[in-house]
Amino acid sequence: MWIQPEKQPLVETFQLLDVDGTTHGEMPELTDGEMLDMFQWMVFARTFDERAVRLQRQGRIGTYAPFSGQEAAQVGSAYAIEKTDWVFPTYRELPVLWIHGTPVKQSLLYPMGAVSGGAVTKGVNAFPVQIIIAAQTLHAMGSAWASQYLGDKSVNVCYLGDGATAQGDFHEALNFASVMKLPVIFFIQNNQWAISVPRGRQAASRTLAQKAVAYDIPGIQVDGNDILGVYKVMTEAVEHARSGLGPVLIEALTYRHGPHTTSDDPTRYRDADEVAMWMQRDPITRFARFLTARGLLDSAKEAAMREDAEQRIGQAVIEAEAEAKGTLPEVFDMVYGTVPRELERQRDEAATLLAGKAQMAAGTAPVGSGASAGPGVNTRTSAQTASTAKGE
Ligand SMILES: Cc1ncc(C[n+]2csc(CCOP(=O)(O)OP(=O)(O)O)c2C)c(N)n1
Repeated sequence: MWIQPEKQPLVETFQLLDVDGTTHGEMPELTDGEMLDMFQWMVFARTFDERAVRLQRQGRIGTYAPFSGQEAAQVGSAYAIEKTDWVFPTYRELPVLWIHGTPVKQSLLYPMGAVSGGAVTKGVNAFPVQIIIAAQTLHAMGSAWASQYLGDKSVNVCYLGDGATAQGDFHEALNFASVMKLPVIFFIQNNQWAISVPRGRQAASRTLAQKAVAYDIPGIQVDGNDILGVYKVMTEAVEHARSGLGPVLIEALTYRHGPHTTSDDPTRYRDADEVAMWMQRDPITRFARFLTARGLLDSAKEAAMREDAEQRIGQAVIEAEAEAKGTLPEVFDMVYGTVPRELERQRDEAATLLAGKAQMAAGTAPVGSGASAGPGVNTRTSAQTASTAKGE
């Protein structure tokens, strides 16, 4: 007989903390202090995100990918792993990196264009942020294979977006991880959009969690705006992977409040009602309601947390801006051991462009030179002439 997908959803959404701040179900093992600490991380993350967007608008950092709205998924999952575990982030998981030990300053150096911003922090088990969609699924799977081989008991946590589950890499990683029973957790932050492509146009499957079924691994869909629920499923997933039972797939249902990046305008493709509906489910408000009802939080405490975050982030901005920025030639020099001819040509072209700009700024551009007639176009012409002279 043909296998027919049922008309019912294949997966139910796990939730502990409701929008009104009440809980139902067995609570995870967390002390009051730990829960407050998690909340403080969420506040810190939101404060950073807002500041980073302003920095981009001021031209002080380059393109930035905001994560406001996804704090519960990030803090809840990162809180459940050990420092000995490995994290494979995308560009959107900055809070995960900080909780794992990466300095906040590092996340500013990167969009400031400093080459050191892309470096891995010594002693922190985290890979650099991955821009190539789903590439990190294979890296995490490979690392998990190494963990298994070495018997070091570390779990490898791979973060990815909903759109990434449509990539071939994701399926190859799941297949291999399942066959080899590797200690890897694939944590999907389903924030409903892959830039302007809605979730429903990325995959016809009713859930992303059900993709676990095809690979015969445990999978779960969790309310990604419920920090307690996320923490709980992540803790169980870590236990599963660490005890040698193989990979786990988690789909955290969440929403990005802002644009895909600061270069994007979501009002071109996103309905205002949809945004408003998700704003009602804000993960920070929800957890605040819970903590307030428990007598752990009040508005003064929350304001103090925000102030503390602003102060620490301000300090990180000062330090990052003071740190020597990378030069453009470095960008070309650091990628390959031996720089290929084409990159060499681009590096020379960039150097000529910069020299022209510097001359312009100093008012010393020679009359009739490319640089004197205007930046960009003319300096490029002179670089092209140089290339032609070299016979390239
Ligand atoms: C292989 C590849 N294809 C296309 C892109 C361009 N791109 C950058 S982000 C993005 C959407 C990713 O969406 P999703 O996986 O849902 O993650 P999100 O950004 O929403 O966190 C795309 C297509 C890319 N970086 N890499």
